[in-house]
Amino acid sequence: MTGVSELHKARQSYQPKLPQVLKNGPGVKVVKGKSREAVEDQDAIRALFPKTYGMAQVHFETGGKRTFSPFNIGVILSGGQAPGGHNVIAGIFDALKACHPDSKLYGFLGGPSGLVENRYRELQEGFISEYRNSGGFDMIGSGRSKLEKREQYDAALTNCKALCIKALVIIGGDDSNTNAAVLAEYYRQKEEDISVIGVPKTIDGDLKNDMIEASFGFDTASKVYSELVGNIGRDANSAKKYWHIIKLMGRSASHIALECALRTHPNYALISEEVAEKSMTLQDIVNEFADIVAKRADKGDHFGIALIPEGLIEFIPEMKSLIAELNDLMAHYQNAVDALGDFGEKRDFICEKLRKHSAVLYRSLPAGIAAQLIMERDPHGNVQVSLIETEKLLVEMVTDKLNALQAEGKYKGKFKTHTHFFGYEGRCSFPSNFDADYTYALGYTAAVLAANGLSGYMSAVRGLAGPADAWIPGGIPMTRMMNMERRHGQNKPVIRKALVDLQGEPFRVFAGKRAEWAIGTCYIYPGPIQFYGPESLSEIRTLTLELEHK
Ligand code: FBP
Repeated sequence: MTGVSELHKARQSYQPKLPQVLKNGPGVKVVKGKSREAVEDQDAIRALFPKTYGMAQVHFETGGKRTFSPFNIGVILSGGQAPGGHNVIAGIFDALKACHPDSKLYGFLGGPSGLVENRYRELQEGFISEYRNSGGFDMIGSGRSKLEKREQYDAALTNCKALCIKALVIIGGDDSNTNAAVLAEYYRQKEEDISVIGVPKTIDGDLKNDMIEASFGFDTASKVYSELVGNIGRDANSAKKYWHIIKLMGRSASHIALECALRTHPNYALISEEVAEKSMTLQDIVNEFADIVAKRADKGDHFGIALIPEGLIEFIPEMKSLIAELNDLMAHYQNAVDALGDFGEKRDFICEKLRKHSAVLYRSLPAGIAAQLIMERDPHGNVQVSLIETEKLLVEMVTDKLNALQAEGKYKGKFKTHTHFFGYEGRCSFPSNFDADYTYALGYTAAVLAANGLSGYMSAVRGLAGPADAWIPGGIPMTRMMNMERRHGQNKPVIRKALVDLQGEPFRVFAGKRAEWAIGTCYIYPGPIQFYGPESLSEIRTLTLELEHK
């Protein structure tokens, strides 16, 4: 690594906090709890996972095995970056070396494809120390290739055997952990002596359940975005002339938008899950937003802050079915559409093939957005939602609505806007103390699970709202988190994604306050993440975690 900042140097020597039970090393007693059924579709999941279904969840207590023979672990990072990934690896490394100094850790490079194609490097202390407590996944790289074919599992096995790897740790989101569960089952069925352990990662915060309290990275990323939203709020309140429309990452769930709203008190924040529940149309959203702009204008406030979740478009029922139709249509006619000249011709061609309601909706969209909806698909044939500029779509449509209200004499004001998209700004930030500690503990726990020969478990650290000392490390069977879902025309076992719970405390608090925040100017300015100083600043948790677990 070339050149490091002062903060980077300081963070390299930060010692992450471990739960009390792990402070004396990996020699702990593994205590079995209840055996666990899947969250739903138990019979189908049991049939698909005969070797790893119904396993007991485990936690650690002091005592137990104190000596270990050397063993090797392989680790991969999968999917989007999330702050703390390097500390998971550091935690695995430290636990592994504490088990036996001759144990080795191999990092497969560039995500799951590195495992299949045998691209790896041995990770040693000198190299790891450069990355401790830093953001990013650049230590070994990540990738979005999927581990889902038998040939891939076999190639991975051959590569692991060649390196005498006894356990694979897969650090990823719900899909990667689903694949980890399938891999664990496959190796158990083949009676191969290799464990597979998952680690819950994603800034989106949607890999959680009654046993996994948070995915790592959510804490840091949402704090970074909250700082930025707060700063913009203060600018808006100073200049008093712009509306800032801010799209926030979160491929599907709106946890980040909700957390940022709770932290900063914007004038308007959409939660996709509520939009779906209320079956809101695009026009309903536009009307609601324009109404707030008009009411603020009535009291002379021609400025504001609005938060839009990245995944919104797919939660608006009419847009969801339009997108589904477009996905099918483009699968058949991509070449024909590409061959047409200007966008007008393309739109006519597509509208002829769409169902009537979808054609009307498609035609009503601003040309830029309509063009984005027929852009190149992802490898699964789906529209790339993150490339659709929802924030600009709303600005255009709200402007039209306000113009119409103005013409009717119902609105007098200015709607000067700036749009923003915050996502990449937070994914590789230095992990907050919480994420630095949590990820180190997750990595350490994963190595302890592996040292005890457990497979098909997700590394879990619970009690996160409390101090790190009192955290409860252990493992949760991944089959417990699964249900059957329709994917690409087939029923598949998958780890259930956690969307925002509209009955949950975080949403309830937000819903109780939003009317006041809409018209008043109640912004909160969270400021930057604090790494040092009073614990009341450096150890704060997300409001989501606090409200869900305190
Ligand atoms: P993961 O689910 O893999 O953690 O990724 C989360 C995320 O940051 C989403 O919020 C976002 O939609 C997506 O990755 C963008 O990924 P990419 O940069 O690969 O397009």
